[in-house]
Amino acid sequence: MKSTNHTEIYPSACPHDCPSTCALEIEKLPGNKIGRVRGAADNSYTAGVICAKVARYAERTHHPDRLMHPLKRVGPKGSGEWEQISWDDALDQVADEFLKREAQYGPETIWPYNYAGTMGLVQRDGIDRLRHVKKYSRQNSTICINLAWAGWKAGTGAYRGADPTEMAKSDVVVIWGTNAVHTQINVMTHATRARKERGAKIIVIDPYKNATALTADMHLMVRPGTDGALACAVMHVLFKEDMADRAYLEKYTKDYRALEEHLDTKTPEWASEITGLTVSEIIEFARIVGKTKKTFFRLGYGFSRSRNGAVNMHAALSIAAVSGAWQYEGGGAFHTNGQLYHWNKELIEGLDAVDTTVRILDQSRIGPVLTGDKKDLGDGPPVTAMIIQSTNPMDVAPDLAKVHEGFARDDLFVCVHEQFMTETAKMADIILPATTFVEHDDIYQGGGQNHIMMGARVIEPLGECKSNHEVISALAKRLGAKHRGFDMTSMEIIDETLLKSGWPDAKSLQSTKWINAQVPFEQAHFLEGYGHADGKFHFSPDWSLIGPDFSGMPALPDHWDVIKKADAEHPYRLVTAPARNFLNSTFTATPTSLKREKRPTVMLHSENAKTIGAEQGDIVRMGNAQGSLLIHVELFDGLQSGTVIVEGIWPNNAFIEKVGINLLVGSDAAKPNGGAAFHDSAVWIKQA
Ligand SMILES: Nc1nc2c(c(=O)[nH]1)N[C@H]1C(S)=C(S)[C@@H](COP(=O)(O)OP(=O)(O)OC[C@H]3O[C@@H](n4cnc5c(=O)[nH]c(N)nc54)[C@H](O)[C@@H]3O)O[C@H]1N2
Ligand SMILES: Nc1nc2c(c(=O)[nH]1)N[C@H]1C(S)=C(S)[C@@H](COP(=O)(O)OP(=O)(O)OC[C@H]3O[C@@H](n4cnc5c(=O)[nH]c(N)nc54)[C@H](O)[C@@H]3O)O[C@H]1N2
Ligand code: SF4
Ligand SMILES: [Mo]
Repeated sequence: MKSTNHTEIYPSACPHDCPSTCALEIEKLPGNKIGRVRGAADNSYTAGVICAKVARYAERTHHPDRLMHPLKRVGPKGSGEWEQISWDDALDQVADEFLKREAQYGPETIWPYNYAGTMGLVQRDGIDRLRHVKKYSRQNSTICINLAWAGWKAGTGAYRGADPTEMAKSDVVVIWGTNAVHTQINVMTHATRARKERGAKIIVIDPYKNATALTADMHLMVRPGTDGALACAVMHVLFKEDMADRAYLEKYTKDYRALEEHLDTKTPEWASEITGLTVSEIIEFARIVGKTKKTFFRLGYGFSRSRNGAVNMHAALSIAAVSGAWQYEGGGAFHTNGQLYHWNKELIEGLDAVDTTVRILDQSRIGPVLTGDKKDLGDGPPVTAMIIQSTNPMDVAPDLAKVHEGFARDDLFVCVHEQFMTETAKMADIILPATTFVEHDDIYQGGGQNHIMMGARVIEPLGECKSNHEVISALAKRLGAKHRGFDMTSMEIIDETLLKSGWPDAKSLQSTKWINAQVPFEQAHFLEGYGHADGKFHFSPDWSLIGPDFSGMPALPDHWDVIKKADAEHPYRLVTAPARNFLNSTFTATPTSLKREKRPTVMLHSENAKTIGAEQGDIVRMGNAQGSLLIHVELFDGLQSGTVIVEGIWPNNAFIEKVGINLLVGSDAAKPNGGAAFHDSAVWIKQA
């Protein structure tokens, strides 16, 4: 803690599901309040910069609509009629319902449903300890990372990469399929340093001229789901024009000769047809990448959210191995540091209690699961009870019609632990009020950077709010679930987890604020070998090692033609990109965010608008086989004709007919290991 005149400053970390995981400094004001939130200037990745929505976090923590007390539903489901009850009553009732249903159907009928509303390891993942001890249904958490991580692992065999601060030492930074200005502002801090200090070029690959593309020296405006074709053509040029690093390929990669032969027909002309880019754009990009060894590929999540997303990630990643960029500081590629931290999560997640015979439900398939799809339920019982923490599926899951139908089931008992009255909370039987990150203890790890960070409690919990760990432990007692983790405080769990994972203890971390967990350059750049058993980069991945559903996946980088293509009936390809002032479904209740985002719109090329007969501000109807919705038009020529963008996961209620954009997004599980194709839908649009 640092003290200035009247305020105290506490170090912390941003808990939100954002690759930046910023190191924060939080003002504590008199009266158990927080004030300004700033980025820590002395953290090498945060470098004093955070996004506007978290800088005004006081607006969220002290929002008048924060849930403050346990509530019990007294009217019909979704009616909004609640009665305030005590914590003991609320927890007793949840436990009674769970035990009753367990007795009737067995424990798999209970589905603890969680995601990453907080990224703190203890508060986010402690629910798994209850799940495993009780043998409740397990969960494949597919909604975000599966496709991207599959593609990355297929190539490198590990979840790490070049240090992202090295972008500042690059001559070219390729920002591929991530709208960093919206979703992880710190990428821009380091990329623009390279431009200022060494005249580096920033190249953005994205279907629309988003806020990041506006800052770029070159923008490749691809059609959604076609990055595999672009990557192949780039590698084709590298081989043909002698810009492939054959010494590197020989030493560090597997199957490069097969790749070279395979790429023979993957010409810029071929890719131009598929991507909608011009042949000269593709060749120019390839030559820049081929001649600039210090090219840093910052590969995002966005371009993996298509049915061929894993293949596209692997294809883009393969470029750095063909050019040999990995050998240079400021060169190589980065997507995530998921594996850097060698956590021992036994205590947090109750891994000592896992029973691998218990069924696994797919998080993204919550609609089909709750409406009783036999394929999803397997041999197990229907889901008749849930506890939901840190996610808002009524807004964010795909195939919303089914999700809404499922939550409306009268025989489904739902407990939602939340900070706000989200649309999921509105469908609950019991609502429990949750602390925000400044009101509880946790530790965090950078996904898009390389620090472990402490985020200790700054203020006392507001109202009657309790942390996820407290709720899970209190429920465990009532459910007869035994595990030592339920008898420990969050800080005790943090301390033991740090030590068992080979890091300094909680007290030390509190004093140093963070640990830089980066591995040495040679390891980060895979110069001591890649993560696969043979130590090589794999151009021909064994997809079966990554997920069970690998049949039909291409053997080498390619354009894998399994996306929802435009056709006569559905002429437009829809991308549901992130809004700057929201973070998924979070911040959709804070006044400044709402004022800035205004309302849901479909960004439409003026040529397409003319065909439809729509003008700026008109309401159009947009739909596909899953349903249709009304939405306002925003004319925007920064995209290819035929691509349309809807920014932001707005709550259903913000839409004219009260169903959100994911009504149009499919919940079919993408290969090889599940995942929702949020940016891969074909739609029709007509006058309303
Ligand atoms: N159309 C479209 N849909 C998408 C996406 C897209 O790009 N387009 N992206 C997808 C992706 S990548 C993701 S990750 C999902 C995310 O979607 P969600 O899982 O809904 O993610 P968040 O909005 O980050 O967090 C959910 C909730 O967690 C709550 N929360 C935060 N901290 C805590 C806590 O400590 N305890 C408890 N109990 N609750 C807490 C917040 O109040 C918030 O309501 O959305 C997916 N849906
Ligand atoms: N402000 C804000 N920040 C966020 C979030 C948010 O909703 N709002 N969400 C958070 C979460 S949970 C996550 S996982 C991260 C995700 O952050 P990102 O890695 O940025 O991924 P996305 O948000 O899915 O999409 C980013 C970009 O991908 C583009 N894109 C879509 N399809 C394609 C394609 O086929 N090819 C290419 N090249 N580009 C494509 C979209 O147009 C969009 O500009 O951001 C986090 N940060
Ligand atoms: S940029 Fe991301 S990690 Fe940083 S403060 Fe904003 S939401 Fe949090
Ligand atoms: Mo995500």
